[in-house]
Amino acid sequence: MPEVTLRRDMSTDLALNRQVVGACPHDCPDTCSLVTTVVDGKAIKVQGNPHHPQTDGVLCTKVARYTERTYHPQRLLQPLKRTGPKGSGQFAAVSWESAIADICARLHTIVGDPNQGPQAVLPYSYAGTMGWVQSEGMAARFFNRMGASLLDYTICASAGGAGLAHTLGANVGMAVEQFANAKLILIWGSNPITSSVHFWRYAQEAKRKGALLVCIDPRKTETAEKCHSHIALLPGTDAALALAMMHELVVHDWLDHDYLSNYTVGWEALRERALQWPPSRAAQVCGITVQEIEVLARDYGQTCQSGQAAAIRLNYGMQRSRGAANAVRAVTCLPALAGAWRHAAGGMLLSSSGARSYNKTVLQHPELRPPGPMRTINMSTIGDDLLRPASAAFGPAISALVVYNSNPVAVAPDSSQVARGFAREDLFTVVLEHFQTDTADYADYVLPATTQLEHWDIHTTYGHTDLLLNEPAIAPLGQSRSNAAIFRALAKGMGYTNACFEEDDLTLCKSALRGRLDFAALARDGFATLPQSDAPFAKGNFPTPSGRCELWSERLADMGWDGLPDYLPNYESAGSISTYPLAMISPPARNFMNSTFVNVQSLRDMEEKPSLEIHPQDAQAREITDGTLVRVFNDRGQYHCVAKISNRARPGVVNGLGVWWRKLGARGTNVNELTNQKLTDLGRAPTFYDCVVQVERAENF
Ligand SMILES: Nc1nc2c(c(=O)[nH]1)N[C@H]1C(S)=C(S)[C@@H](COP(=O)(O)OP(=O)(O)OC[C@H]3O[C@@H](n4cnc5c(=O)[nH]c(N)nc54)[C@H](O)[C@@H]3O)O[C@H]1N2
Ligand SMILES: Nc1nc2c(c(=O)[nH]1)N[C@H]1C(S)=C(S)[C@@H](COP(=O)(O)OP(=O)(O)OC[C@H]3O[C@@H](n4cnc5c(=O)[nH]c(N)nc54)[C@H](O)[C@@H]3O)O[C@H]1N2
Ligand code: SF4
Ligand SMILES: [Mo]
Repeated sequence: MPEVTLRRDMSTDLALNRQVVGACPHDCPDTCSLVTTVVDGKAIKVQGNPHHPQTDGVLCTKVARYTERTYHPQRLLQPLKRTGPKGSGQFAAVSWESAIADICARLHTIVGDPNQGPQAVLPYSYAGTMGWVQSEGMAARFFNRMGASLLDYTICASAGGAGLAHTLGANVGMAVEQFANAKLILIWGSNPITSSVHFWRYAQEAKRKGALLVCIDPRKTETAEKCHSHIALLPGTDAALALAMMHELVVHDWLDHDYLSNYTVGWEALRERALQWPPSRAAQVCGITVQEIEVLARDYGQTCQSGQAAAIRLNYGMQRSRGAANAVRAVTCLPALAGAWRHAAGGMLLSSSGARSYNKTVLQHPELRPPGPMRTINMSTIGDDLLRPASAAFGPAISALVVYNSNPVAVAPDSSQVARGFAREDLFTVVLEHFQTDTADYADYVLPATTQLEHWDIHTTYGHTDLLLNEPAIAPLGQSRSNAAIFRALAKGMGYTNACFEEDDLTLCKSALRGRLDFAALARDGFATLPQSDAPFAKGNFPTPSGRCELWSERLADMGWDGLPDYLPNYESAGSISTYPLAMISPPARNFMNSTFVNVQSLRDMEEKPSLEIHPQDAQAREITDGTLVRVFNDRGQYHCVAKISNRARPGVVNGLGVWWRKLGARGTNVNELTNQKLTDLGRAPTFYDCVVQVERAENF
C-alpha cells in the first residue's frame, strides 16, 4: 500500500505542491479513489487512496500509469481542422474562436434547414469518463436546447439492465464487500482479475476463509485459473445452464419453499419450464458434461440448504449474445429459488447503479427540449444509421455528429460499416478527444479535452455504492478545455442564453448533489459511503411492481414474451454455418480499457500485438502454429492478427482480445470488423460475442 499522507487544504492554487484526491473516471465497476501527487504544478504520480475502503490503496496497472497517458507526447493540445480526406488524419491547428464560430455556423445551417432540422444532429458519447459533469452535464443541456436526436446508450449494459429490471426491478444486488463472507462464489461471465480487481480482492478473501470459487466462462481466463473449478460453456448458452441448475434444485428439493411462496411471483410456471431442462439437454446445448452441471447445482443447492451463503457475481460476458436479457433473468432467479438472499453474503450482483438515491438527470435540463416527439438513435447500430437516407420512419438523415467520451469507429460493432458512415463527405463531424483516435481521424474538427487530472467531476459507480468527488490536480494542458467548458462555448456560439449555460464546472458538481449530500463533507474526504442495508432482499422488498422477485414477469408477458426466462439460441453459433465453423468472442484486454490506453506505449508493450487465442486442435486442423499471422474472416470483414495457440480457448471458440485502435493494428482493422449489428432480445444491445468466423494462415502483416 502506498505511503500517502493527505494534506487537504482545498486550495485552488494548482501550482502548490500537494496531494489531490480524485476519482477514476473509467468504465470500471471499482470506481477507485485516486491520490495525485503534484510537484510544481506537475502530476508526478497517481496512487490508490488508502483511506477509501473500496480502493484500499491499490490501482490497476492502467491507471497507475496515468501520468504517462496525461503527459503523452501525442496529447491533443489545440483545436484542429481537417485539411485532408476524411479518415486520413490530416489536420491543421486553428484557434478556439474560429473553431467554435465555424462549428456553430455549420450547426445553425443544419438546424435551420427544413429538410434537415435539429434532429439531423446526433450526439454520440459513452463512458470515456463516467463523471456526471463531463459526460452528460453540460452536453445534454446543449443538445436538449437544440432539440437534437437522442442517443440510446446501449453499447454495454442495457441487456443486463433489462434482465434485472424484469426480475429484481432495478440494478440492485448484494453489497460487493459481502462477497468476502460467502462460502460459494460463482463468477459468471466475468473476468475480475482483468476487469474489476477490487472485486477479486473480496473473492480471494473468501477463498482464504475456505470458500469454493467456480468460474463460468467460455475462456480459461486468469480468473478461471485461480478458481477451484471452471465451466467452459459455449458463448450464449448461460440460460440453458441456469435452467438445468433449476431442474436439479427441483428434483433434489434444494429449494427454499418458504422464500418462494412469500417473496416470488410465478414459481409454479418456472418449475414447469425448469423440468424441461434435465442436465443432459443443457449439456448438449452448452457443450459441457452432465456431471459439470450436476456438481454445480449440487454445490449451489447444498450450500444454501445448509444455511451458508452462496453468491453469484454475474457480469457482462453473457450480455453480448442474442438471448442476453433472458440469460441474465435465468441466472438472477437462482438466489430466489434457493433462498440465497436470506444471507447478507448471499444473492447476486450484476450492477449496483440503481441502489443510490442520486439521479444525474438533475443536471440535464430535459425541459429545454422543444415540444413534440424526439427521434432516438441506437448507438449500437450507428454503422447502419449513418448510412440511412431520410424517410418518414427514420426522419432526417444524420447530417452532423458530435462525438465525446467515445471512440465508435473502433468500439462499435461491424466497424467497416461504421467507418463507411463516418467517411460520408456530407456528414459534419466534431470530436472532443484527448488523442487522435480512429474516430478523430474522420472529424471535421477535433477539440482538445482535459483529462480527469485537469477537471472537476462527481462520480457514482456500478460496482459499489459510494459517491466520489474529482478535484482537478493540475491546470488544463495546452489549450485543452473540459467537455463542459466546450459545450458552454458552443452554447454561447449558438446564441443560447438560458441561465444554465452560465454554470461553471464546480457549480455543476454542487448542483448535481442538490442538497442530498453536503458538498463540503464530500470535498473533505473525496468520497462518501452511502448507508446500505445488510441482506436487502431477505424478506422480499424487491423494487418490482409486485415487490417480489419476478420469476414470471407480467410486464414481459404484456410485451408478448411468455413471461418466463428461456434459452434463446445465438443468431450465429459454433458449427451452425459451415463456412464459418468457429465462434468468436472478443473480451477486454487486461492492459486496455476498451480502446482507451491502446496508444500508451508501456501498456501496449504488455499486450504485444493484436492476437487471437485458438485451441491447439483448431490450430492444427488449419496448420496454424503459435505466432503465425492469421486472417480471421466472415461475411462482414476480415481481421489480421497473431495466433496464440492456447488452452485459454476451448475447442470451437476463438478469443480475439481487446479493442485495439484500428490504425495501431495490422492493416488498419480491429476485431469489430467481424462483429455484427444485430441486437439482443431486450435492451436493444449489441451482440459482440454472437459471432462466427473462419481462420486461416496469412502471408504477412
Ligand atoms: N482491464 C480492463 N478492465 C475493464 C474493461 C477493459 O476493457 N479492460 N472494460 C470495462 C467495461 S466497459 C466493462 S463492461 C467491464 C466488463 O466486466 P466483466 O464482464 O466483469 O469482465 P470481462 O473481462 O468483460 O469478462 C467477461 C467474461 O465473460 C466471458 N464470456 C464471453 N461470452 C460469454 C458467455 O456467453 N457466457 C459467459 N458465462 N461468459 C462469457 C469472457 O470470456 C470474459 O472472460 O469491465 C470493465 N473493466
Ligand atoms: N468487440 C468488442 N467491442 C466492444 C466490447 C467488447 O467486449 N468487444 N466492449 C464494449 C463495451 S462493454 C463498451 S462499454 C464500449 C466502450 O466504448 P467507449 O465508451 O467508446 O470506450 P473507449 O474505447 O474507452 O473510448 C472512450 C474515449 O473517450 C475519451 N475520453 C475519456 N475521457 C474523456 C473526456 O473527459 N473528454 C473527452 N472528450 N473524451 C474523453 C478517451 O480518450 C477514449 O478515446 O466498447 C464496446 N465494444
Ligand atoms: S480502471 Fe477500475 S481498477 Fe483501475 S483505477 Fe479505475 S476504477 Fe480502479
Ligand atoms: Mo462496458
